[in-house]
Amino acid sequence: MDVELVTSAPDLAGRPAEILPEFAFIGRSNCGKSSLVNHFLGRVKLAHTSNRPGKTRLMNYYRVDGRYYLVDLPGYGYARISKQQRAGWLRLFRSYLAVRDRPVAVFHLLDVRHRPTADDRQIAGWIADSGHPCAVVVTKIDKLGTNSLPRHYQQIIHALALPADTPFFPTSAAKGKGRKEMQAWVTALMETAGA
Ligand SMILES: Nc1nc2c(ncn2[C@@H]2O[C@H](COP(=O)(O)OP(=O)(O)O)[C@@H](O)[C@H]2O)c(=O)[nH]1
Ligand SMILES: [Mg+2]
Repeated sequence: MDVELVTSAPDLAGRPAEILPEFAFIGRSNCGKSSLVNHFLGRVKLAHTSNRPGKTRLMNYYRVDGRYYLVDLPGYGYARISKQQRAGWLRLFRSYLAVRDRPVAVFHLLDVRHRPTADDRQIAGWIADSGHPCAVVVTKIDKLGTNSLPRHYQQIIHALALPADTPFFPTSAAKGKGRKEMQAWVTALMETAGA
């Protein structure tokens, strides 16, 4: 995989000039997004895994094999941000989904251990309303016993009111699980789009 960080954009105007299909990674802060981005791209430390989750507010555009962008969107739901920061983030994400001037698909990430929050449900609703293809990715599956995983999957699917045909990817960045399945979805969408 050939991966290049093209730009880190604070707003839509900062997106790269070259238009390619975009696969956006979005999730609550600390859900394991940076770890999964690194796992997906096969890089150890490209995306920053940090213990200062409030910090990154940029849309990071990684061009993959010159064919598409992985867009690492800022995480949401971090408790210690101001109302203005939260409002700014919501505006950015809604406008990212709404402008529809570029082909976009979304990976919505959730920590498999936790019940979806009000934020998670709101974001899932916006993604669904946007009409963009969306897959749900549950992270950190190594943290639970195999026996309890199906119950957690059902809880998440139920809480987000996901349509039955929503692609659902159990993953573990720590154990290297889920990458191939996610990449297969990317490839399938690219082929459908004729890209
Ligand atoms: N056990 C386990 N821990 C993980 C996994 N993915 C992320 N983590 C841990 O979860 C925390 C948050 O991860 P990070 O990737 O920074 O999350 P982000 O805030 O969503 O970008 C870190 O302590 C990671 O080491 C995983 O697949 N398994
Ligand atoms: Mg992160």
